[in-house]
Amino acid sequence: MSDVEANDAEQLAIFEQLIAEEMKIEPRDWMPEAYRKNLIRQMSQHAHSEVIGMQPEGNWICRAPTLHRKLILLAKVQDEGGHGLYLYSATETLGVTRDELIEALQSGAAKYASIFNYPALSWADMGAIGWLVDGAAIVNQISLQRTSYGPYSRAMVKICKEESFHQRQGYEVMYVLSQGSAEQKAMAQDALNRFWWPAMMMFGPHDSDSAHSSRSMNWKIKRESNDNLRQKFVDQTVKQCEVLGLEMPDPDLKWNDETGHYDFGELDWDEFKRVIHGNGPCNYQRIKHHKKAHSDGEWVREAVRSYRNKQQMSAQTESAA
Ligand code: BYC
Repeated sequence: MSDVEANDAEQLAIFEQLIAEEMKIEPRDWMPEAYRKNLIRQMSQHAHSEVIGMQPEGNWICRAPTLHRKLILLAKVQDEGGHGLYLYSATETLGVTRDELIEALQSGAAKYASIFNYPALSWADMGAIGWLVDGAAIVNQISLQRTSYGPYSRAMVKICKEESFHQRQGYEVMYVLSQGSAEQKAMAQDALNRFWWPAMMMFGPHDSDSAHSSRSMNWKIKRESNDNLRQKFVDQTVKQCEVLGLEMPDPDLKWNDETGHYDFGELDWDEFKRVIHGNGPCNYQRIKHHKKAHSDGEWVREAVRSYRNKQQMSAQTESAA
């Protein structure tokens, strides 16, 4: 064994021990290249999801039914932008630049959560997104608070607190609509019907079809499997739906005494594949909008670069004096 190989083997043993002992891996620590790459992939796609996820709701800020609702929705959408920023910053600690991450999103090389490729057609969709989409996101993100990479784990703690407010605001919108007129209740039911299955797809493919799960679970990047998280989401959401007096759009949904969980119908995996490969109802529109917003913001990046150059020049002049 060469000196380099011996050194790598020693570093790998330290890394594996840290993982086994539930310690966090920090940016300064040695890590296998495949661990770093896998984290960049998952964390950047998570960041992209937060940022692209602002679009369906952002579209309703000007159409919120009251000033009060507008303020809450505005705060929620701003939080999502903030989540994207923490997650991009956390990803940058792995040695990739923001420009590279944005390029990967805009070229289609990196994915973002499939759910944001569905349109938000009515005000009730703001309720369904908060209740179901943020609800599904929390179930996943609570487990990610224990992820092995320190900056990701710490970002998740703050994000989960805010997601909890998001989920409640959505549930409250659904509650008010479902207690309202027959027309309002029908709007809530329609939003549930359209968002239920796409929300279930947020957890990804079945464990048996999940390309990254086994390695991510070994490295404790992921702490629970796609199917386990999906089941948790179903179990908690059915009861919430009963309180709303709405009907779950799944004829196969029923309590199973033996397993202690709800059984549910099969997801439409062809639809899932279509959407994650760029052919969902709004994929084109979402990326087009992102490109425009990014290019409209070029003057801000230019101002930051000029300010940085000016600071560097004055520091050089001072040290030369
Ligand atoms: N959508 O091997 P798998 C929010 C991809 S936003 C699209 O199981 P993994 C919010 C997967 O990336 C919160 N793609 O992957 C914001 C992989 O493709 P690549 C979003 C999906 O990584 C605004 C391939 O399929 N949360 O809360 O082990 C408003 C094979 O899958 C999806 C996160 O991002 C999907 N649904 O597990 C409101 C959580 N599912 O990369 C709310 C962080 C799978 O090989 N991410 N794919 O090209 C994760 O926990 C994991 O990445 C996943 C997938 C569970 C999503």
